[in-house]
Amino acid sequence: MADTPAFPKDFLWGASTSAYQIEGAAAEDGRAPSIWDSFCRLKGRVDNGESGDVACDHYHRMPGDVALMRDLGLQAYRFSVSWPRVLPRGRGAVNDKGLDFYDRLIDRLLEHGIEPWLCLYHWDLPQALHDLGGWANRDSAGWFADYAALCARRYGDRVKRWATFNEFSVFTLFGYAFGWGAPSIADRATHLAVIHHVNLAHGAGVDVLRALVPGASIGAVHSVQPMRPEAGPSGFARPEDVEAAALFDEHWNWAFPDPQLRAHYPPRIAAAIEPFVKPGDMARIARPLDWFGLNHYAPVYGRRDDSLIWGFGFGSPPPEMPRTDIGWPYDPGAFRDTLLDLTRRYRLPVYVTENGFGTKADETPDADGRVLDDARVAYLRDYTGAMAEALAAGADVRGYFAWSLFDNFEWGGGYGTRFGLVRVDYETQARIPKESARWYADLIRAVSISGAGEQA
Ligand code: IFM
Repeated sequence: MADTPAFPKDFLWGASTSAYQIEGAAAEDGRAPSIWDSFCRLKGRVDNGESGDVACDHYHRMPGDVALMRDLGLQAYRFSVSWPRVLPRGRGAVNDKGLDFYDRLIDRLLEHGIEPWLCLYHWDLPQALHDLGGWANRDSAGWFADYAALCARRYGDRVKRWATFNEFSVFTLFGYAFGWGAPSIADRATHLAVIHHVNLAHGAGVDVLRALVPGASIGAVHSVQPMRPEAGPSGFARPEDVEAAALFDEHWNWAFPDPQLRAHYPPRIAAAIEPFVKPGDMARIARPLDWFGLNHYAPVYGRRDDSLIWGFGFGSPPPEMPRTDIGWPYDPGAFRDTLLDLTRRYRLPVYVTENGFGTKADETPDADGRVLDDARVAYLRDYTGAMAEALAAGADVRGYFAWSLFDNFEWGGGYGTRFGLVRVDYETQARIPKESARWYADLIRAVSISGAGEQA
């Protein structure tokens, strides 16, 4: 790493994971099923019929995994609590063994000087609550607040960084509008109810955390990707694709942060959601926050698609757009622009809570036992470079969490897509830091020593 100043010395560097994607131990020590356990059992819904039953076996290997984080020099680690592990029926009786697991994790992180960032919800709603209507039931806001209170009381003495939800729009669109993720529903009224109730749950959760955790720093994690209408080789988009992409944009990017931070729904959604909104709701949702969590990967190209309930769907990027081998556009400039736009739009410090490179390649070690994931190194160099440009241009970015620490269960894609800095051999559960992990460790070291960190 040479000498171009790029990041302030106190810039925070970490990595993210989520409970269902890494923990495994799905039926151990009192954990009950979530909607993802159920979804994985539906025929043909997850590639190769895979599930998070074992995943990275992190539940059993946690101490070694935290030692690995320390070796990489991570300063922060964002994980999620599995709601059905700590409250198997979603509410009521607690599961002490589940609660103990996160106690041990948090203590171990702190022993190694790694700041825990706790996310309450990364998509694994207890199945027992779904059976009561799940997020479509307005009571879900209260269920979530009670779950948040349990975690706040238990972990708030040691955990100060809290996120309510991860990627509101993604789990609600995929689970309740497209039907491609748990709980596999595609229904307009249900989707609208879910959007509003999840927003209410977020607001109620923030209030609980604020009341119960002294010195809490609270945020929410959003997926924000520039939405562009599909345009063919001519470069011109059809009017119907422009219109569809505009509605898709509101659903994907603004249906959650706008109510939470501006106290209103975006214009195309507002009228449709009105029947679910009761007096006082917008004030319940828009509670003061300390930071904005951004998960960013790539621009989305929207197009009209009448086979899907809202009439919008995924289009294709222009042919000249570089793409990764999983087909995602490669556009660091879009990352830089998103950071600047969010700084202006919401005026909150931004933490990049996810960004990373996924590949279908198996990334098997070479004869020397090394995983030479050059494409991921290039991605990280380009995207952290774009983040440095955003900072220089005035974006208020305070930290970056790579997605993901480990290869893990990539939802409907099963184990076929690898996002990890650390390779996981799913046969043996061996962990091998890839070249990208070494590159990232070097960057962290360079910035924290000199406040520089040129993109080598
Ligand atoms: O694996 C997911 C994660 O759970 C949420 N954000 C995107 C990642 C990659 O698809």
